[in-house]
Amino acid sequence: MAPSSHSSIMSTLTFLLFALLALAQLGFAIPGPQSQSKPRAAAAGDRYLLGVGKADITGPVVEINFAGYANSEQVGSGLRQRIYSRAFIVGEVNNPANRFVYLILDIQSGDTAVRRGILEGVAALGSAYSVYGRSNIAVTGTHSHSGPGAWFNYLLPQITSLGFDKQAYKAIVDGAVLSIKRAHESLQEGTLDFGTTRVDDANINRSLYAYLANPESERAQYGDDSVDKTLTLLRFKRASDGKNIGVITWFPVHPTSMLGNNTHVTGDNKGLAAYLFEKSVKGDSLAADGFVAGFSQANVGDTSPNILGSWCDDGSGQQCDFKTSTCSDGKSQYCHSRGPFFYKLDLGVSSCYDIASKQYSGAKSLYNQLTSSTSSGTPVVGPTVRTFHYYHDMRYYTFPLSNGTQVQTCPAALGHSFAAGTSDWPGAFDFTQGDSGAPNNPFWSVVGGLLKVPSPAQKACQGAKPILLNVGEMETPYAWSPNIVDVQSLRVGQFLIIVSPGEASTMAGRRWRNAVKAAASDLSLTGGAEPFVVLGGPANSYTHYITTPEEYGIQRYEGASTMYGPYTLPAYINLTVQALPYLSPSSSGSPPAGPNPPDNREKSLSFITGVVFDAAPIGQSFGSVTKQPASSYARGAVVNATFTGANPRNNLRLEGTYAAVEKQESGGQWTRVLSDDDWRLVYTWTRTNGLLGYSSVTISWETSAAEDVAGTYRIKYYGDSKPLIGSIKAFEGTSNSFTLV
Ligand SMILES: *[C@@H]1O[C@H](CO)[C@@H](O)[C@H](O)[C@H]1NC(C)=O
Ligand SMILES: *[C@@H]1O[C@H](CO)[C@@H](O)[C@H](O)[C@H]1NC(C)=O
Ligand SMILES: *[C@@H]1O[C@H](CO)[C@@H](O)[C@H](O)[C@H]1NC(C)=O
Ligand SMILES: *[C@@H]1O[C@H](CO)[C@@H](O)[C@H](O)[C@H]1NC(C)=O
Ligand SMILES: CC(=O)N[C@H]1CO[C@H](CO)[C@@H](O)[C@@H]1O
Repeated sequence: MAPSSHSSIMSTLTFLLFALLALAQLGFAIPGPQSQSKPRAAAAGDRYLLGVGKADITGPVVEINFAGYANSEQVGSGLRQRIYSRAFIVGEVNNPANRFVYLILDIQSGDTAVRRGILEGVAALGSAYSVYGRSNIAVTGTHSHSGPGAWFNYLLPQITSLGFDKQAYKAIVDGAVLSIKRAHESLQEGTLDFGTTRVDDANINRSLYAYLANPESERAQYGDDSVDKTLTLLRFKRASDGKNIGVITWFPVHPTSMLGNNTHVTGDNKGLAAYLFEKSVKGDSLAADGFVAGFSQANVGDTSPNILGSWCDDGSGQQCDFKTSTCSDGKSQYCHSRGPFFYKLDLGVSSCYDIASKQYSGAKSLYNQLTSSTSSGTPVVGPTVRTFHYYHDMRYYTFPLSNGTQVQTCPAALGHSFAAGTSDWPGAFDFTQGDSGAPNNPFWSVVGGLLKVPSPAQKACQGAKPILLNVGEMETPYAWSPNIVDVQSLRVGQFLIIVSPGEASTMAGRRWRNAVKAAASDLSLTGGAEPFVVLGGPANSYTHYITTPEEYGIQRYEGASTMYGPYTLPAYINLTVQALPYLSPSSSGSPPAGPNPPDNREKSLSFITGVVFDAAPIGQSFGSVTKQPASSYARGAVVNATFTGANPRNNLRLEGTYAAVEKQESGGQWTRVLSDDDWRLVYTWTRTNGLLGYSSVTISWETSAAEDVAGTYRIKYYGDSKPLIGSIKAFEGTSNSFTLV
């Protein structure tokens, strides 16, 4: 509730908000998602080897900093939704060595350490897995900002998480490997098709001022869309019984629906959309058991799910400055963008559900359309599956622009606006966006300079960027940021996937896709079928942002975070296009592997302490209920039960659960109806006495009149305690039963 002095401002805002929502709803209600691909008689595409798999990657949910916002205060306190690796394998029928694995992880990005771990883990599975490796495994992240960090290869993103945590890293690597194993074991012949649909009101451009620096003629080709509104869906259907085994979708929107003060692990709007899709096809006669829905990220760079725009939370009722995203004090700290349900003050939960639902609904209606017998998508045709991957050093790479002018990329560096953060969550430093002069916080320019002063060549190379963190010239005690990037693309039939190691902005993604499409046509890569290109990422390594040179010139957050200088995007395009011939049906080779990026896994610093011990206060035992639920609740109420707890880092319970709701059947027996997977069941861990090792766990069930049935229920808690001496022991707690009416 707002203090009374703010209530008139609040009611004006609330009124405006409802007006906006009503308009948005009108816009959304008219046509519903429409497919842009022409309905056609179900034409059969070529046969491929297809497999899908999913596995749990939920690392330590407490006492570890979250990845994404680089906010050291955002430390985990529990779990709302487990996070997953989803694996999709596509291979040739006649030459099974030609195949790829597209991984979608509910994490901030792909990463060099994680990728290495996955390659090692897959190799250790044995000779049947020797067809998978560096070239054909793409490790993409959904770009979630709502899960544990501390698994990065490079120093810079380790700073806010206090280093590298082997448990956090291993959870992701092991789950990703298991998802690949499951996908491999499910391989069968089948067909692929794809379609596109428009998803409105799920993303806006959060850096419109920079976007407008792109040529007007180019912007005009996309109408009013300053972000891509197109969702692409690729459907996997097995031949044996005609059942669908999974889908991959690509749609650009930042998973920043869960805000920078959320401390419960979730998959944010992408992980939730996947959950909604997978739930919706359970038991469907057209969907196979084990159906996997992957919601992959696309050209996410300048997108935001906070579709009501950015506002100053300083009592002024003003929007943030268009150019700099600052408020009346000239700083960015009060500038927050607002999701569709921001006023619910529930840490983004409702806004996240809304943005997830819009992606899910768009994908689901497109899927229904592809699945119906009267229309279908575009079949994937041409038997060829090919991939390429190589490493490339971005330090002073010289290459020609399309007009012949020679330009170069630079060692990695971040500009002043990097520190301002974005309106999705402001940074911790007092810099403003679009700042191309001196920062107004001298402390940080001193620290930035102390770290390592940029060489004259680096300064000249970075052009419009005032360098704050000269990360690419810093190797002490080990590399701060990648200078060596992954260049990778995949292809099945006419469907091409650019695997981007950074967050391409809207226009950067369009230029990159267009360039690949044009080159694929020139090379006649896809025979008679028109090439169709998607971009997925951030993948393989986290190289921050990729803006166009024009956007770079503006130096807002995204431009300041474009690490290799103004020509970063043209370089990626050059590096991708020059390797495209390796995707040709006649190609059996691979490009030279390039220089190996550093492996910092064993060198990384860590100031993260492990669990010392757990204890239960006198008169209690682990799992005993310290606060019982009431005897009865109306559907829609929140049911809470509190237990004597222990640290969840003692056991990640991968593929299992910490929390559950059980329902009593007519025969008296209890069946599990909800677990950690479910959005409305929330596990919260609180350390109550650090010295004595006490903690408590509250499990909250946000019941729903629409989704829950009346009946008798109870809450279960599964934990593991660590004694001072001896081994970790599992326990469980059970609440009293209660009725839901
Ligand atoms: C989290 O941040 C949002 C955005 O600033 C704010 O509205 C909300 O009150 C914060 N929640 C808490 C619990 O601090
Ligand atoms: C990419 O740059 C190299 C120089 O490094 C040049 O030889 C090549 O022609 C360029 N390729 C494309 C497709 O632009
Ligand atoms: C080529 O294009 C770049 C970027 O638009 C421009 O700076 C340069 O002057 C152009 N070169 C020529 C020879 O037109
Ligand atoms: C239920 O537990 C949650 C998490 O600890 C807490 O935020 C909420 O206030 C509790 N609700 C009630 C009604 O006790
Ligand atoms: C098409 C679109 O998303 N437009 C939005 C771009 O961002 C500005 C504010 O950042 C919005 O006002 C537009 O609606």
